[in-house]
Amino acid sequence: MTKTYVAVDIGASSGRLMLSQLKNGKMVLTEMHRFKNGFTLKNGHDRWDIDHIIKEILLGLQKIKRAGFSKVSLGIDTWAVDYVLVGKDGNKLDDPISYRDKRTTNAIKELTAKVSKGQIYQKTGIQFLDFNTLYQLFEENKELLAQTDKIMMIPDYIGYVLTGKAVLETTNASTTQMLSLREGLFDQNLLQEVNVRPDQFPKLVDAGTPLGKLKREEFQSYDLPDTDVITVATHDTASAVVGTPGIGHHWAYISSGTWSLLGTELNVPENGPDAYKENYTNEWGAYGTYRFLKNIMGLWMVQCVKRDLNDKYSFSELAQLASKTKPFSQFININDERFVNPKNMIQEIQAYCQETGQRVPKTPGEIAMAIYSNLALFYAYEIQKLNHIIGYQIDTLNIVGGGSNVALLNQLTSTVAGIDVYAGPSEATAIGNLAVQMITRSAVANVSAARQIIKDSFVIKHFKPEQGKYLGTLDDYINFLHTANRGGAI
Ligand code: LFR
Repeated sequence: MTKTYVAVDIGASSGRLMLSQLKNGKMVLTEMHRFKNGFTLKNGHDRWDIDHIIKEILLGLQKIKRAGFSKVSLGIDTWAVDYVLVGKDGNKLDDPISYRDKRTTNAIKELTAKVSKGQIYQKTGIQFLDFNTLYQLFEENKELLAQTDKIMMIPDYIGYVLTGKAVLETTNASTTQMLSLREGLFDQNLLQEVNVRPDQFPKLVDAGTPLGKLKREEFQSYDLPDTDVITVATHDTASAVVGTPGIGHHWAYISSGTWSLLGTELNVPENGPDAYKENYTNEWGAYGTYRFLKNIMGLWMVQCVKRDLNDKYSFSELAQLASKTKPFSQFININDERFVNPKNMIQEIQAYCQETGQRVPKTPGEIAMAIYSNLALFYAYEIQKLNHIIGYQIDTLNIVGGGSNVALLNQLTSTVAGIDVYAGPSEATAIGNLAVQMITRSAVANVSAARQIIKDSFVIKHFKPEQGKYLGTLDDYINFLHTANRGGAI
């Protein structure tokens, strides 16, 4: 019987259940269920509604059963760094707080007064983002932490609710900034700094480990398939990289969704002085690889603009409007912290342009174009830095994820970076999740075989640099960033 695989892929703004089967050496993908996600203010903090997410997953699985699939394999991936505190009775103590909550604003400064930044980077190789689990735990309610039996990362917690089995998967665990890069275990000293004991975490497992069966008896109000859960690369970005069919030997990727994660796959971590200076991270990838990358603000900015316009325009309409305006009409350091969670993104962008003495974008098209132009420039600048740190030239860029559908952004990126861009698949995260399941079930031999299947199964569009266009723009942008306080990336 043809095996059926389901990817539960949940991002900050939406979740989906994608079903796949291998047919004639190709991956066939069908979206079975999609739902909105987001955080809301509750008990003083921006929190995820984790019970709602789990309910939507069960509804999706019910649809799958009713569509005639009675036995499936399932993997779960979500965004990283956030966690659920679980008490001794096995239940969550509260809803998880979002990484965009403001509680960690000063945490890096406070914690690194005790253990220096250099030491933390040396130990973990992880970039400094003030929302890393390390800083969230540092700011955690001490009473709740004392009552906590297990600290579970979001996808592991979902897996635990579904199966009763608790693990800590390493691609996601690495984003805590608490795993020792060399030893692959939690750094005792960092744990002590945040008052956490090693036994408060479940046991570490690698991507591609069977977890257990869905406890159908506990969810009797749903009509569910017989489901074997596999722990995949549970960090969405790790799944996206597995799902990226790189071209050639020196390829970089952008996993383009709420965030743009720009980097390359390494077999050996790179945590030397240049990587430290540029705040590059060595997140663990599936199968012993490292995701050497940088977080860039990404389509979050467009998502907020869409929301600020009361959802009057779809993403493709915004891109359409943008394409009618002039690119590079203003320079913006899109990684400025002020864009992490502003009250109103449009006003924040306008204020930034006003304060820096630039033309203020007004129409929805101009605002969207300001974001796309500066994303393209930021990407191009980061590729230069990446080349410098790794010591060889990146020659192709694979853009995957929802953002790979924005042809305008792909073309601008290719031209200002002077590099061939391959765009797609847009569902790389779900595809990477499915690929790890297929490898675990021995239906596919390994990651290179999976990537060949992905190349053969999905449309990948090629964008070439437009010669002679926007000459000197990137240099002007870099000069702009280096002028007073504009270069400080988060
Ligand atoms: C992307 C992502 C990034 C991570 C950020 C916060 O969805 O997982 O990799 O830095 O969200 O968790």
